[in-house]
Amino acid sequence: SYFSLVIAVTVSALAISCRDNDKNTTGTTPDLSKADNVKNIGISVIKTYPHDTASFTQGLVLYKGQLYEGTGGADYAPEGAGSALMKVNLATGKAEKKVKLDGKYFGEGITILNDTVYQLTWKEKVVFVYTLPDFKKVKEFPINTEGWGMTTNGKELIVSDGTSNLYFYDPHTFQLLRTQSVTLNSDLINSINELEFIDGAVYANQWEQPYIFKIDPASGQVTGRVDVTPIWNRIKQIDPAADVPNGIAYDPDTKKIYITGKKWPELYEVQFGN
Ligand code: DDQ
Ligand code: CA
Repeated sequence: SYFSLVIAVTVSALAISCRDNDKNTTGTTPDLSKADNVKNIGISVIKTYPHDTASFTQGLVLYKGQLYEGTGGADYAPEGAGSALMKVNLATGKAEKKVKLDGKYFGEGITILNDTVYQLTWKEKVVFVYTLPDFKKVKEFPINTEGWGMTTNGKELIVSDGTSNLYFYDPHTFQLLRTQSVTLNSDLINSINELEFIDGAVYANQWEQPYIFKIDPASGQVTGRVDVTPIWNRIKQIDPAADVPNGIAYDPDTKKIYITGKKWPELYEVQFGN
């Protein structure tokens, strides 16, 4: 079972507390010194799992007790083992089931709703739709923007495209229902990447930054910020080839949160808020 797999794992105990609010903020990250209504959310590592360093992680999902991962890479931008949709064994980090994408597609974020897997592509403006458990590709939808991150609120698909926008789509027709920009105070937050819907909020990695933002999907306002700098520093020490943090998955049954990064050797069960 899921739990015996979890228990069987050799755990490297690691507890990181990130309450340091004085990090330099560069690039697309706004001045956080004036962000008095944004809560700094702590993060602690509960458990460490292996992650395949050949996986250029673009989407991470926990669905019905199983971990799924979408990876990137294409002929025009080769990365790791390339683009795929995988069902991953959490305990071993190995793919139990895998569909590879054609080399002309760069796979991006994934989400799962009603036993249906949706997978974005970066610049190809197509969304792939597969059924579970067979990973049979049943549909393709066109999309007007780049595809970066994706999650679901149980009704709509929520997509990011590397700008400050979140796009809400109908899962059956892929009709665009609403566009919501993400702001921290009044500043737009750029490079919104991998997404996860947790208890009514959208959590988002910011590309090339050590932050996970907590976003109110109704207003687009950032209400909290998780700084993953200590985890990223640790990963870079273990493996200098490890790329940016990317990948947040939530298991609503166990309430466990998992994070990883592109080509990271590890994946973590984490807890937000302490
Ligand atoms: N994205 O996932 C942030 C959308 C894209 C990451 C791509 C990194 C590879 C860069 C290669 C550039 C060649 C066009
Ligand atoms: Ca996710």
